[in-house]
Amino acid sequence: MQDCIFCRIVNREIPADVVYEDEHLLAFKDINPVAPVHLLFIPKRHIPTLFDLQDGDERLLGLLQKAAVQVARDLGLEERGFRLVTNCQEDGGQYVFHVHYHLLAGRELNWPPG
Ligand code: DGP
Repeated sequence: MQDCIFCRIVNREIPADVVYEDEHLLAFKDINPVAPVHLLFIPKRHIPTLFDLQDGDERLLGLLQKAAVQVARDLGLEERGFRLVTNCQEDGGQYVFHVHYHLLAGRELNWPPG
């Protein structure tokens, strides 16, 4: 989608610090990190919110979680762990309307979130 910032990152129209890529997924550093490790995992296909998932996207989300775990392992996070979260719509705190999962790590994270 032309006016989607994450689609533009996928298409390399704007730069990002990419940490993982495969056929279906891209992961890059968040521009505004709230933890020492703050990555975003996105499907390359434009999916605005979780409500727009289609039949068959279960595999895509499973692959996304596996990719996040692989990157976390590669970053040495296995001992201390990480958080993988997604925000949906306004009350969920979603500002970019292209499905993305935040991988947060490197400090003790509070629960519940604000
Ligand atoms: P959310 O609130 O879940 O929609 O989070 C969107 C995140 O996207 C937010 O943490 C900042 C990040 N972000 C927004 N624009 C850009 C960008 O152009 N580049 C990168 N790397 N991250 C971005």
